[in-house]
Amino acid sequence: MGRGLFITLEGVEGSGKTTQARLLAEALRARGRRVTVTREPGGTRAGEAIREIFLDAAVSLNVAAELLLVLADRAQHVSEKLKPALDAGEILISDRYSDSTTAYQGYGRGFDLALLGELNRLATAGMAPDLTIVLDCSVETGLARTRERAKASAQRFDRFEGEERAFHARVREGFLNIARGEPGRVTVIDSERPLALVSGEILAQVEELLARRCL
Ligand code: Z5A
Repeated sequence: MGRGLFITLEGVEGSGKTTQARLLAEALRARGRRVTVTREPGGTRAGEAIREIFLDAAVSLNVAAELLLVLADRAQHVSEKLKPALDAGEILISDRYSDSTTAYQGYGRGFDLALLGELNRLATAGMAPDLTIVLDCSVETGLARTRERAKASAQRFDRFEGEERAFHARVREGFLNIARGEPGRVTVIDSERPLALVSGEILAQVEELLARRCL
């Protein structure tokens, strides 16, 4: 079977990736498409175990350890889940992928971007998304949304939610820089707007790409 379509959703915390991944999958399934939704870190048994350590605010990780953990998660995710789904011709939606490493560990933590590019290539085995949607909102909006959600569900704070505002601002700028550098792959969508408007724009982008690829 031919290759499917690989879509990633990226953006700062609270920008709406998880919600939009679900809405996009529902809309595509309603049109008869086979869709897998997954996330990073996570998405495999090994990945979910890595996620526990990676997000635990009580676990101290230096920059290199943090980077290598998320890359280990990605390498397993690509071979165990992403590649098989794409080889089976599915539409694969991943809530975060390699651009998150560039934005968080590169722009956020200051890791060398060229070296990160090499390491990402190793972890992804060269597998790049066909379409990346960066959901863009202000740091304040994103954090307010996740705090509201945490209050409602008594969720604990993760390691990233405790970071200072400047860190999240660098991450946001990182995503916007990635989009400026790769306009053919990456589209920025303003996610400060109501959910239905945002999901409509994402679906339109995906349908346009499916038509262009004759899928
Ligand atoms: N990380 C990394 O450092 N390096 C890497 O390579 C990778 C990840 C892959 C994963 O945390 C952390 O790992 C992440 C980066 C780091 N940490 N940070 N920051 P996660 O998966 O637990 O969290 P997240 O990816 O940041 O997602 P999130 O906090 O769950 O946010 P979201 O998925 O973007 O948003 P949401 O859950 O869809 O929505 C949040 C709330 O806002 C929810 O109540 C929604 O109903 C509401 N919402 C969403 N959209 C709207 C609109 N348009 N209007 C109003 N309300 C909305």
